[in-house]
Amino acid sequence: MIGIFVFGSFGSFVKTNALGSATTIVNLLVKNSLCTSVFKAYPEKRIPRIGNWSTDIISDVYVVNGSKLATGTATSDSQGIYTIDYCALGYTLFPGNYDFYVKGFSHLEKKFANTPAFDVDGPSITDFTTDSRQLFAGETSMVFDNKINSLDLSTQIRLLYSADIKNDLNRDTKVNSLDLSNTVWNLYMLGDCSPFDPLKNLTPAKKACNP
Ligand SMILES: [Ca+2]
Ligand SMILES: [Ca+2]
Repeated sequence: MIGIFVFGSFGSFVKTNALGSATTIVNLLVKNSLCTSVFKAYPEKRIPRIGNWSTDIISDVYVVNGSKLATGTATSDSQGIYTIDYCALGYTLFPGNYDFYVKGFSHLEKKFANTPAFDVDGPSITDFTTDSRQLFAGETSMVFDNKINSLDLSTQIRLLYSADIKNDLNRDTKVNSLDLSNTVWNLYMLGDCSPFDPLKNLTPAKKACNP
C-alpha cells in the first residue's frame, strides 16, 4: 500500500500581505512515502547459481550512522526479491537515505550503508546486489553470534547428509561437503552490526561485529 505523509498542513492556504488586502496562495510540500518497500539481496554460493536466491530475511533500518528505526522480516523469492510493509508493522519511514542491516537465514548480518529508500520517485527496488554484494553464508548454529566458527561447523557436521534447510547453504536440497566447504571458506568471518546494537557489548561476547 502507499501511505501519504504530509509535511505541514495539507493542500494550500491564503496568506495576507502587509497591507492586509492582497492575498497569495501558497502551496505546501506534500511528500509520498512507500509503506510497502521492495528489496533485493543475494545469498552467496547457491547451486544453481542463478535464480536460486530465496532465503528468510531480517531487514533492520537505521538512521545513517545512528540508531535503529525499524525491523521487518520476509522471505525472498527465487530472484532474491522481498517485500516488507513497514507501515503495517507500525513504523513511519520517510523518503531518504538509511543504513540497512540485512541477515539471511544462514548468513551473517550485512550492512548496506547510506542507501536511498522509501521514495515513490526513487528506484522501484532497493537493490542490495549491486557491486557483487552478497550475504555471507555459514551462520547456521542455534546461537546467532554473527561470526562463523566451530559452533557452525559442528552443527553442519551433525546434520551432514540431511536435508536441513539452514545448513544446506547452496540450496541443492542436501547437506554435504559442498556446504561444509562454504563454511570453512568463511571461517572466522564476522558480520556487520550497528554500534548501537544491544547484543554487541555483552560479555562474554554474544555477537561479533566488523570494526
Ligand atoms: Ca556462528
Ligand atoms: Ca547443499
